[in-house]
Amino acid sequence: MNKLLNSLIICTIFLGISKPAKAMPIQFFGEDLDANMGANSSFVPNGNAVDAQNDFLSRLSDINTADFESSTLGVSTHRLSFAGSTGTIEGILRSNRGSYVSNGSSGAFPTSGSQLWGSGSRFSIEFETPIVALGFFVQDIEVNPLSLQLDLVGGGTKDILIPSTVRAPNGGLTYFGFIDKDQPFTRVTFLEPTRGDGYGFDDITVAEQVQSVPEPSTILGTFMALGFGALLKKKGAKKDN
Ligand SMILES: [Ca+2]
Ligand SMILES: [Ca+2]
Ligand SMILES: [Ca+2]
Repeated sequence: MNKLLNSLIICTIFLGISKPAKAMPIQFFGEDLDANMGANSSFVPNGNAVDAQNDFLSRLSDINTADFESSTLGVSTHRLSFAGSTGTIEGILRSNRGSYVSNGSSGAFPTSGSQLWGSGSRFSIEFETPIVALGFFVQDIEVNPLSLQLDLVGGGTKDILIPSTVRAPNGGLTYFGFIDKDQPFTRVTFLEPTRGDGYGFDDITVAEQVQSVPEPSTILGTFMALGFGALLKKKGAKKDN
């Protein structure tokens, strides 16, 4: 019996302290660059970009999206509401000159409704809650690929380069998304192109960090600890007899 108890204790301690495996970051990318692929300053409903968006969305249980439809045209700094099925995540968008909500021009176009965020310079979105997934349509990347900079919850920043084809024709459509559950962030900065390229953005989707679910090993450890407790109780009861 003592042997069994000893091995139960060892198992419980081992399982209790074992760390859950790290989730690898995943990226989603698709681009439709010319009229042959369906892009030409207009939305491509069944192209590579939409495929990438569908793949991204299918990996998330709860999503929140800002579509710029209720934003005021021409305003360059404002509150953004990311609407979701279980509530809204608020964000503050800050930009330099040359960024504003528009109907589209110079190869940028909305992917939902009639409005989008147009920008030829740096802008950032600060979130009220830690975010672990971000995805969006971006149109008209022609000369310079776009980079993102994340302000991580644990401190420091992380840069992500979007692997776009450049030079690309006017009016292309791209989707980029990523999920990194181990590196939540509270702000994303869309870094400006070096010179001479403007982009359009629409349907920016985010997912917040959810309460972590206990790993199976931890649950097993808890059950074993409970079993161990029951055994001790039984032993104690026997002594009393
Ligand atoms: Ca253009
Ligand atoms: Ca829109
Ligand atoms: Ca452009």
